Amino acid sequence: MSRRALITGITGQDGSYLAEHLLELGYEVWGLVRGQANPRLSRVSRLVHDLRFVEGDLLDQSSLIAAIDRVQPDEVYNLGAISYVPLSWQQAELTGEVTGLGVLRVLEALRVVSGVGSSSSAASRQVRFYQASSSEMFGKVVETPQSETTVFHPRSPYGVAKAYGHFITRNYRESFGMYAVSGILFNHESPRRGLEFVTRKISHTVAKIKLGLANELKLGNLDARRDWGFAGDYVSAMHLMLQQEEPRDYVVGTGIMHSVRDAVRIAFGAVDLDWSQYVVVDEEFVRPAEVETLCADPTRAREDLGWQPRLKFEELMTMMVEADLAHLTRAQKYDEYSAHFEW
Ligand code: NDP
Ligand code: GDR
Repeated sequence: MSRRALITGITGQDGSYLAEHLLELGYEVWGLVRGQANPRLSRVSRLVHDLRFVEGDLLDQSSLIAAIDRVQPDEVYNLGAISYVPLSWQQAELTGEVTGLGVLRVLEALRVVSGVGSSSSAASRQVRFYQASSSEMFGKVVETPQSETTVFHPRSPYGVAKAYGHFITRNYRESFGMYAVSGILFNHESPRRGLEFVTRKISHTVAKIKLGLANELKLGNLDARRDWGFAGDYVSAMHLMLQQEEPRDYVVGTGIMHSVRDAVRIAFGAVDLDWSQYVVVDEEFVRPAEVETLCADPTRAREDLGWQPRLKFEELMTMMVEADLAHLTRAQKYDEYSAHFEW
């Protein structure tokens, strides 16, 4: 019988890559979706015949209990979150509820449904749980590179909420003997990245400029440095973390940093344009408290999981620009074509 996985956040960037990966491995894959007509389901539309969906919301404990009871998963991947850092200052309480307490609600649902911690050991069933922790928990870094033992100093309500999710996952592992682990993932990107995140904002705007649809790119801090990798590479690490003998937390990243300025230079270079002619620094995109640098030490993931990133940052940015160019060109052709008809 095939193994069954439940993914929260299936409509997000990582949810779509993870679903593809697990389907390829022969899993029966279920996605938790909120709302009856979630507009972001289009992100997984090409998989719609292979996936199964169950309704639920990280804000609603009873919906999570019902979802886990219905699916009876072997593995649960909790990717759902408010994940855009600037939004977390505007909606700090909601971010705490979804990104922080949402983790507790999924763990509680698992505990209740699988009978973990109950006096009857026969009722207890081991479900493996993955929590999407984040390098944003390191925030104001105390050492470089950051490993599983580096102290946290989060710099946004999002980072603080993720730190709660991280520690409650560890606490359920220690309290109830659950196989519950956190992947501390550094930034990972792709053509499916949301348009608000800096790499995709850059690739999409560069493509628009190249096609004459925009004439400038407004950004915040060009000196911020991140350890950026390809999302398609990172989802296999999530799966591997749930296949180990002992549950452990892992840092996942490339170990190489680039600045936002580097990302801009590579993206404009990919379409033979000079970035300095188009980039404008706008205070609107500068954060109340910035995370200046992040760089992973992925030694444990390499040694225990045999995990390695494949795509280099230059290749990633170029791929994203090319994907946006192709997408916008298709949309332009469709507009020209449909202009010939009266609807
Ligand atoms: P996205 O922002 O693309 O996706 C977020 C997902 O969360 C969406 O599917 C969204 O669903 C869902 N969601 C939001 N609110 C709720 C809710 N109340 N109940 C249920 N689901 C909800 O994130 P990514 O795919 O980029 O990231 C996946 C996870 O990994 C997130 O937890 C993120 O914080 C974390 N992470 C991401 C990194 C990255 O670089 N991408 C790095 C480290 C951690 P809906 O369609 O309903 O809005
Ligand atoms: P981040 O990603 O906050 O690291 O969180 P984001 O791409 O938003 O920012 C990266 C860095 O770029 C700087 N920056 C800008 N960022 C945005 N979005 N827009 C701009 O115009 C801009 N100009 C400069 C930022 O200040 C920042 O330093 C992502 C999310 O996916 C989180 O959910 C995840 O946990 C972390 O990565 C790891």
